[in-house]
Amino acid sequence: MQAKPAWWKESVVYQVYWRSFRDTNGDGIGDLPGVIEKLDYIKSLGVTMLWINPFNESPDKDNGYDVSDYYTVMKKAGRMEDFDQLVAETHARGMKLMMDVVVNHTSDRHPWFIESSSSINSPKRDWYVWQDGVHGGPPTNWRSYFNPSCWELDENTGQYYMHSFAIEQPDLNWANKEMRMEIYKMLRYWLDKGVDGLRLDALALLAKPQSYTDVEDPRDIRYLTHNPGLHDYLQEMNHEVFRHYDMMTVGEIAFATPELGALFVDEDRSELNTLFHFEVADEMPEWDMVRYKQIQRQWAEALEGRGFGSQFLNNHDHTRQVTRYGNDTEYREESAKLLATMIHTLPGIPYIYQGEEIGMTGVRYETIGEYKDIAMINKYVEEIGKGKDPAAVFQSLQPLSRDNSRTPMQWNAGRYAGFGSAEPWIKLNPNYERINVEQAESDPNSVLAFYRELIALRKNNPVMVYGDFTDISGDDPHLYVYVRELEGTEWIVLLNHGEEAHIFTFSEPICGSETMNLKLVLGNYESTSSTWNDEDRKMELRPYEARIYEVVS
Ligand code: TEU
Ligand code: CA
Repeated sequence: MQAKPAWWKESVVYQVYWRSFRDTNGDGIGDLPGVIEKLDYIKSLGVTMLWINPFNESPDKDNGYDVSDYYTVMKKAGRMEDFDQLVAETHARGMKLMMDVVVNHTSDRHPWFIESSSSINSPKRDWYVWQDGVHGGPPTNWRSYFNPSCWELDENTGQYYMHSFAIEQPDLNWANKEMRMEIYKMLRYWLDKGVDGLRLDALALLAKPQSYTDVEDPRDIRYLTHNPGLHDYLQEMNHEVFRHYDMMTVGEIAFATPELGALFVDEDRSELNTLFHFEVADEMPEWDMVRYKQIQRQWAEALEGRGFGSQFLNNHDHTRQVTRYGNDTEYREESAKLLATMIHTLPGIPYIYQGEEIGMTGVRYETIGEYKDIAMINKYVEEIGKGKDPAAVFQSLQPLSRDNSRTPMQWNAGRYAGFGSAEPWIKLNPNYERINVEQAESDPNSVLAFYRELIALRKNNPVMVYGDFTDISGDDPHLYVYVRELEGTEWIVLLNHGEEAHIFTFSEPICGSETMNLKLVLGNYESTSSTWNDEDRKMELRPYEARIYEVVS
């Protein structure tokens, strides 16, 4: 069954990690005026929506994901006038703006938490998750994402508070209705300012486990997620906020299986429009074609006729896709284009993370001191604390450090890569002299030029958005071949995720005719014949080759 048309399903989203995008005032930190300055560039890609990472006032222990005032713009990012201008100028260019909201937790410097922790009898005590300790220790053996325990003792009141992430990020208590209403009010405030979309952080964690008891294996933190009550909160949020706006919502849903995921985006359930699941980015450390295809098949099946998904391979939390899932040396350009082709032709909304469109790569700093990522640093301290060899721990944490994707955007080969006039808050990737926007603009075959073509295709070809999806490559470990079909238009996407050539054999004629006539829509190698007709129905794909064909009768 074909999905009902909606503008948000046709989106192509560009994620702007503003602090690493462009610094306009020379303090070494990107800012909202920097995003405004680059709006024409973003528009030139053809994307329809920007996702801006959190910019509310924050002590910045977790780069803005620890909010201390939901109603202000953090000084590093700029002023409220800059935000208003960003909304206006984004809209003036025909694009939409998605804000990233963090409602599972606040900063420990948020006035709500300061009040909550001031006394057991505080009227806001119940806005956070407080528990008594057990036998002189924490209430349970649960972990947090960033620490060995999710509990922190508050000396003042003698109880522990829960933090699913850093100690400085206490979890809000979603069982408290007054608190929830305050959050909905805050969401309406930003939507009334003209925000068109919300990316909702860490949503799977809102509802807490029903009983505070130890788990058998604390390392498997799934117990923090998908607890009873979660869907009631989302339906309430939809009722109080989302349904009153022409907007798009995307939930960050950790540990979503296709079955669980469908519950969030089922159009009959009035919760979210779409979601991010992490079966790839969090749970597939290296490229695994067979596994990836299985994930895509299962999600396509679970969401069919019910809801709409997303496609991404990296964001500000994950190593850059060309480094992690492609080949960032010999086949950097080919594999960057191949991964892009895949993300833009599989069912779901494609997300582009800044710099991906020029094939930016991950980074290897030399010392732990050069890294800023709290997740990595805490893990380093934890492992060393167990007596492990610091050099070995360091090396093991480098490949997946979140800083891999947080290095400054590479605009040109000049000083600081054109990021700003001062030394950036986080070290540049030294390859900026070679890989940068200016260089890509001058090369008609650049990764950047390819992204523009791919995004433009989507505007004119609804088959990419609404087409049915059929994988015809089974469990082939290198080749991914699938068909998208919409009202008589049939596309075949062929991808060779391998460093050698591989041959694909079509098992049956497509379109019922004995000889298949295919017309090339787009390919990532220069010399590809634009038509194809082969009685043997065999096609050879070069290393990291990607082709999109239209079936012509
Ligand atoms: O990430 C939350 C998250 O649940 C993780 O699955 C994430 O993929 C993990 O950090 C990968 O290492 C969100 C934000 O995207 C992240 O930047 C924040 O640190 C976190 O929430 C806390 O707000
Ligand atoms: Ca700045």
